[in-house]
Amino acid sequence: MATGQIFSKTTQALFYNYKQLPIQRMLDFDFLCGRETPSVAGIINPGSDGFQKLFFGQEEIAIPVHPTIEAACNAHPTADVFINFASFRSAAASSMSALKQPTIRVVAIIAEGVPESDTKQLISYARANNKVILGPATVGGIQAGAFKIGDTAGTIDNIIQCKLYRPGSVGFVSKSGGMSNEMYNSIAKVTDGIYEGIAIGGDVFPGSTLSDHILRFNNIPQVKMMVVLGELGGKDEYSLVEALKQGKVQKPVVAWVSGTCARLFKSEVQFGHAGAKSGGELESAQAKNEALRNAGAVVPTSYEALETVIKETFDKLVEDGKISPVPEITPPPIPEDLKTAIKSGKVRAPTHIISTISDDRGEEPCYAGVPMSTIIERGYGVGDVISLLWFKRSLPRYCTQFIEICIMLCADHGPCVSGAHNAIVTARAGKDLVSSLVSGLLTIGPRFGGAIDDAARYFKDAYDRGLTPYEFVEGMKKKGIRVPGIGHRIKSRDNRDKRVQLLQKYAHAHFPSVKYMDYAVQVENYTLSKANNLVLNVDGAIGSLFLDLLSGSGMFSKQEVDEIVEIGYLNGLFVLARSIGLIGHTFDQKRLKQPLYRHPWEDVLYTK
Ligand code: Q5B
Repeated sequence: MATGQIFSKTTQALFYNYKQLPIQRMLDFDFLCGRETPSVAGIINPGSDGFQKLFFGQEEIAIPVHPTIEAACNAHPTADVFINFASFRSAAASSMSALKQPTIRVVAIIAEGVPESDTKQLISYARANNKVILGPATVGGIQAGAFKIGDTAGTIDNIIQCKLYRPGSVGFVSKSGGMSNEMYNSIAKVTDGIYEGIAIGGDVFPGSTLSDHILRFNNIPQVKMMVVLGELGGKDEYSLVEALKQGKVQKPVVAWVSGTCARLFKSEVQFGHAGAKSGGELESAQAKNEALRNAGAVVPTSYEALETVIKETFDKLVEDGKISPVPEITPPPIPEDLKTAIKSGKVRAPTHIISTISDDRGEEPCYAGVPMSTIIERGYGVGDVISLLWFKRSLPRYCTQFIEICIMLCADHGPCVSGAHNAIVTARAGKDLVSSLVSGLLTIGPRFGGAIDDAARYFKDAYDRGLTPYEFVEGMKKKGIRVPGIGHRIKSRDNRDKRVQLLQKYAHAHFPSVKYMDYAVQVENYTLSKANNLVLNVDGAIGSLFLDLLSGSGMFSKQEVDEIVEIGYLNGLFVLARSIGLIGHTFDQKRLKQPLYRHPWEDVLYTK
């Protein structure tokens, strides 16, 4: 591997599997470093494409999403780092396909638990093709002030504290990603900071080794000293020992192999990483520390003394004039996410919607505060659900049953009414369920089914003002308004609407008062004296009876009744009910495989 720098301030990556947080952290780091281009050129989200919106400083940017690695590489030929956030199951296959892309130079594999045999194949392919693998089981790496992989170095606060927004003089390599965050902090305290930091990952077979990176750092002029954090288990540190012995490393190396405490345990102990277990004396932390010390590395006597020896080594380089500490710069502030700022109580933001009828944020959805399980346990019906969601209260059983009766009676009235006809024609034109339903619903209005609200308004007003049926009907006639709730195309004095009779019967039996309905019947008696078909229709019956329900149930204040009538809740009953029938008609036409409807010429009067 050797050679030098693997990242720069213009390096761009392809990110495999969409993970919002690490990508946003990369972009925040870019902004902090004053990069001109985002370090993530594209996202590969198998099977999907489009764009993902993310922040680049204060601006939102759209990062392209590609369905395959090949498509992403073709679209972004200059993006040469592949950051693989695939699961351990698919990490090997996706990494191999990335390595095979001519444009990809570095592959970082984040997943832990990639099968060792797969990793070996990846390593051998990478070596043969001069490519670099970081990981598996790595957090990645960072070139201070230039490029960072995923979650490396943690939060923006940590990155600022560790001065990673600008390059220092120290090359750092460790096995552990978690410990590298710790070390970035220590190194920033006692030196001018990190130039490049790499976590090779804790697997038994890392894609690149500690010594690979030390030899690389040795070739980077800006790196003046190196810090290595190894751990017990494996023999990787011995290749560094060899390199030191052979004089291949000319810059000071401070090293520590952690895991010296393993000797305190009677039996062999597996530490956090797959590779972190001592397989024998040679692989112990003590033996490796000793070998590194003997080879010329600066090795402290304990981990606690590591920071001190790093400082001493750095100070010596400064004294010798080999390092001129970098001038401090103030990075630009990263705008805080609204969600985070709200959570910490720093800002408040107005909401854009108020909702009072339902809430799905808790363990179970609630309708007007009543949990779903209560609705089921208490055997509530659709009338109860309507009373909760429309009227925000539990109405007595006789009321909810009345609502259910309205729904059942208005569910359908044959194929010839306006709504059903439209739904049928639409379904036969090959349209889908929702289109057919909606085309039927759109016919509901002042003449067809949608006269309930107006019936309630006019009957209430007339009754409350004490108008006689004669005064009311003639007053309406003068204004040129047909009495809503009166009249029907096929029903008449001698062919009464059964639905109206059933509703009246129920109300007589259960409602404490039916004063509005009685008034509507008096109006009907008057209109019937004018024409046979001017009967109280189903809209008029529901409108007047709902007034009785609202005012007689004791569940609504006068003001609330006025508001319900004014807003117009009651056409909702017909819309809801008739949807059932319209859906039925749509299914019926589709089931019958009915062809496109064309109205016959004979049924049209063509005239000039
Ligand atoms: N005249 C329903 O009219 C209909 C009058 C009236 C005073 C009236 C008509 C009307 C009010 C709206 C209403 C709901 C259009 C109906 C429903 C659901 C349905 C449907 C289904 C289902 C019928 C003849 C003469 C004229 C008119 C006068 C008519 N209505 N006067 N007040 N309300 N009603 N809609 O039969 O002197 O000759 O000029 O608008 O409540 O939609 O099954 O089909 O479940 O699906 O077409 O039940 O009544 O009568 O227009 O020829 O009028 O009566 O002024 O007088 P028609 P027209 P004049 S339930």
